Amino acid sequence: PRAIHLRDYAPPAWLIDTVDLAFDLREGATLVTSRLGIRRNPARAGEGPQPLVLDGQDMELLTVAVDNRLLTSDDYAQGPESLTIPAPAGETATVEIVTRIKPEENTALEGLYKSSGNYCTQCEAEGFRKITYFQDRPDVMAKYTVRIEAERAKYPVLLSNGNLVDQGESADGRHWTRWDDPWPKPCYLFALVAGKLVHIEDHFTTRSGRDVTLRIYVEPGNEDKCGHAMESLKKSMKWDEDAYGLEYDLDIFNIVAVGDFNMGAMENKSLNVFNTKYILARPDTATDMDFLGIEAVVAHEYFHNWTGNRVTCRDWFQLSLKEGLTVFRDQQFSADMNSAPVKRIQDVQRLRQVQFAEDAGPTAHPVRPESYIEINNFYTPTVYEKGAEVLRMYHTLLGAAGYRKGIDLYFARHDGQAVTTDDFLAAMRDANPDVSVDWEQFRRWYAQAGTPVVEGEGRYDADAKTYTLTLRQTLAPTPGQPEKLPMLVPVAMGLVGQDGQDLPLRLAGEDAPAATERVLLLTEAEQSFTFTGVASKPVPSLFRGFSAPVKLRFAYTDGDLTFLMANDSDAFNRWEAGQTLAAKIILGLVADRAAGRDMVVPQGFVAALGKALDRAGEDTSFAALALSLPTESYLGQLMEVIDVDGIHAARDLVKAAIGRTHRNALLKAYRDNADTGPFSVSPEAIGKRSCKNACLAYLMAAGDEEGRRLCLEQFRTAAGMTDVITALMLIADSDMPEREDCLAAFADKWKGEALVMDKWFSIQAMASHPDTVKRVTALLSHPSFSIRNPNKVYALVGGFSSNPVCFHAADGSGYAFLADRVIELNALNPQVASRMVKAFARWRKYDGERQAAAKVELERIAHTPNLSRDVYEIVARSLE
Ligand code: HT7
Ligand code: ZN
Repeated sequence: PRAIHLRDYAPPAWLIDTVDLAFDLREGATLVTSRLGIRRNPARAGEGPQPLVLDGQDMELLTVAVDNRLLTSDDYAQGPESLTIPAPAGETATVEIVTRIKPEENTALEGLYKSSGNYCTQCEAEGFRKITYFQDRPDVMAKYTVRIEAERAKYPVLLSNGNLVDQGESADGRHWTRWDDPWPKPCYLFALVAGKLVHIEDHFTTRSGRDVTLRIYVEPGNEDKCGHAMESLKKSMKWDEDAYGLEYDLDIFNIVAVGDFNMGAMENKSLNVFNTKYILARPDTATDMDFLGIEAVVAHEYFHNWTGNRVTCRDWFQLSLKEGLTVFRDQQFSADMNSAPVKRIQDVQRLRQVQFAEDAGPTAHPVRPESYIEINNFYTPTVYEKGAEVLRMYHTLLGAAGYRKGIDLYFARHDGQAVTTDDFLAAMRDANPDVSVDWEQFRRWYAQAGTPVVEGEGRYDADAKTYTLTLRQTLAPTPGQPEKLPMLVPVAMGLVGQDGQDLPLRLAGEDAPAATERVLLLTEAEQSFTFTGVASKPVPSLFRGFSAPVKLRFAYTDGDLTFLMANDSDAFNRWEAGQTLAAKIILGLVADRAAGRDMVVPQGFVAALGKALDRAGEDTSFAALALSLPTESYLGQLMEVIDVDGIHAARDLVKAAIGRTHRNALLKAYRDNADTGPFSVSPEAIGKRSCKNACLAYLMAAGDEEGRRLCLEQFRTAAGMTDVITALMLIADSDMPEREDCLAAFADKWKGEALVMDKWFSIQAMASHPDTVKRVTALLSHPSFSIRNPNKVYALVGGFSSNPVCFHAADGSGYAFLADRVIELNALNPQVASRMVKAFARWRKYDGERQAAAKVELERIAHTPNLSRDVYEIVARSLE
């Protein structure tokens, strides 16, 4: 397969101004008629007549006409993935193409396909070329009209983008609708839905008085699970007006939820298509995390209306232009709707868990990649989550007002255009001429892959009353980037005095003390910052709020960390200090175990964690996070060679010690937070549940009899899914005799609810039990499982591949299981196969025996006949 390079970008020879599509949906074969109004691109004037080269895949070409003249097959050239039409004579032309496609046979869920008998589309990134021949690239923006015709009884609802402008009946029980979208858009935002669907409806009045009809379409029977998504949509519309001054631009906004979807959701203009996982929720079927996920994803897709749709990407290398920005916007929104520090901690946990891991492995790539084989492989944590961190750094460097000025200029300059991350940076820079930032250096965040490591130490001079902070940054080589330059790293920081109060910060050479918190700019490989007038030795609090996506290795003592856990005014850093200390303790135990020494949990650490419990009443959500230990996979990232069993054993030992030592306090906190009143997803109610369940987890880890009784009781009697599923997960992870009965009872109760059964699959896949591989293999034949449904695959196969112990079983059985699934999926759904195969990417981080077993499986996949581009790219990089 051939790589595509950013450096080869050239504007299209032809622009397409109008697209008139007609769909004749029929069982077995759908006819698509596409009439394109094309115009020579003035940007390529002077190059002489250029042919019109269109992309197309997996379809039958029936006719081609130019300016109403039918061409013969001698007139055009058809390649395996293209159609070349000789240069039309004039400046403009009309091209009409008729194709036949088979949505029923489309298992890749890209283009037009069927889900539960309904038609739907997924065109990002390059799915439109599976519907009709087209210049399938985001810098070709056109106005669309769409006519959809289908059998009325089976497909009473026929939807597309924009406004419904006409509808009627045809012969043979068929009907049709016509849609007109007045906003020019790239073809990846095209959407069509046809099926038997019901909807809930609401309205939103924009700040300029436009009445927008809001509808959420679902399969019959799910109407009672759409309320939270609708509330989230209205909150998002209001928030975007208030926070960004951005208003909705049509009279209608539709969402359709489908059960078969490769990703979370898709921002098609005025017709968002969602995975049911991010729409359907009722207190008894969905967890707090599900409710928060729905709020965030509904917001994210809505926010794309401006950041992605009105201003879109010039090419797919610019994907983070819309995704990084939109993730940052949805993070800001969720922070405003819920607890800001808790949201920040959760976002950083995810960044570390998945993005730092990516940055440290063979698939590491810059936020703006230089090349790709398959663009679907670049919807990554780096493009999304690290991209969002880049946006957050603009915000940190410019302040809220400066950031907003930059955003306003970006829209003033680029509304209706397809642009680049450089255009975005230029808007930020030009809107803030007084801010002294080296923007060329800042640009390295888009260009250089890898996570910078910042090391450092502080020196207090008691005589001079100065404190000198020295920081050094390094960035390790990543594939294709052996040499790196220093980054511009914003370090939000404070100095915490011995009384626990933040000290005024005055750098040498400054007149008056500045505030007690400031942002230092680390721009050199090594830099020192000397603060004056520091009365006594402080403890520095660095990267407050996680002000840059770096790994900090600061010379803190255990005492410093315990002090920050208790005193830092920055909630993120209070949590961070606890995590750093916990990681240090657990990895120390792992080393003891490896050296044949007894593992003894330091009581000082157990006591420090108990303090978080004492403060549980003040902020329950934060207490739950402060109580949680770093995950096994994150701890693995901190080791040179990942000690799978050692990490598991040491972490379990620490959990048990905490559970035993603080038994009474845990039981008390559990009981204090047991009653959350009538169901609500308020931050307070969620906080109480998460605190209660964190306590329960420790009691279970200690094998406490009362804890086990409470857990069983919670599983059997709780009304909400958060409590039921947490209890079931703890039971499934235990050796309790009730384990099998509980799992069976749950499946029996929920067998009719696909999304709930996904939880059941993933709990079993993630359990650290010796029988997990066998059980997961057996579950492939469970009636509720289907390898064709991405949610099921993510739950069972994805759940298993994130199991830190069983996936990495020393005998290689976990690796063999995954390879079999990847090979099976490769033929059905390459995007999902490729997501699954990524679990192998860090195979070189494990011991020799595991490396050998993983390599065998990667090579077996590599030799699979008809390997998709998607899987090939990841496997080839992993084996390089
Ligand atoms: N922009 C959307 C990306 C997406 C997608 C990409 C590739 C294949 C399938 C897909 N479904 C959705 C989602 C988003 O980030 O908002
Ligand atoms: Zn997005």
